[in-house]
Amino acid sequence: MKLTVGTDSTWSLRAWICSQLAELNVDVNVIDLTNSDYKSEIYKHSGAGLVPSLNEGTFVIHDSLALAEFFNEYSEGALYPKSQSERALARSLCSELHSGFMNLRAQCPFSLKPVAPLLKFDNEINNELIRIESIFELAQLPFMFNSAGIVDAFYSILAFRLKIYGIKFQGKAGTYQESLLNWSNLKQAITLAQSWKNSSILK
Ligand SMILES: N[C@@H](CCC(=O)N[C@@H](CS)C(=O)NCC(=O)O)C(=O)O
Repeated sequence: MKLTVGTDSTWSLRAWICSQLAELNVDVNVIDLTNSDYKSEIYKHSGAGLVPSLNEGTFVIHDSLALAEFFNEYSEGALYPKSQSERALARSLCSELHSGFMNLRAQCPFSLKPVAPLLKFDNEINNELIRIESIFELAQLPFMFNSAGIVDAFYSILAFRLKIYGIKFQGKAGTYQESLLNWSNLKQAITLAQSWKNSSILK
């Protein structure tokens, strides 16, 4: 299966981590999103014109949430917790991230290079941080539902983004953030993201 990803694309990283949770070795096709012709390149792999997308061989899936659901099916449920109420919460939290936190996304773009810490928060960012902290406080630890799953895949990239802007939670939320930052899947994803960038520079 071929996973098409983009440089500096957090959605692509989430999809890749989900593929790891499903223990599926995907071939990664990297598109440099800074190239002038990147859009036409993406359209060769996704009708939506966005990354990530997965070519399964007989069909194509686009959008990180749809991909995560596919990886969950492929692995017969490895990405979600076993209890129905926990699955409902997991789905809610992933959907919330997928469609929300717009201010953080806009004002704190993902970066693999050091960035200036965010010292002043406007109200919008502050409200989003309060909400994320309350989500992190729900963690059963070390992961959201004890063992690693889809919520950790989605929120680990956010935990990393917060860290680079100097935002570290205290208490239980901080323990969960640390646990995500120390997660081998996140570390591998960040290393991989760096290599995607390097390979696009060499092209
Ligand atoms: N909701 C989509 C978002 C996908 C998305 O916005 N991808 C960005 C990269 S992170 C992209 O393809 N950007 C290229 C463009 O906007 O032309 C998902 O979860 O897959």
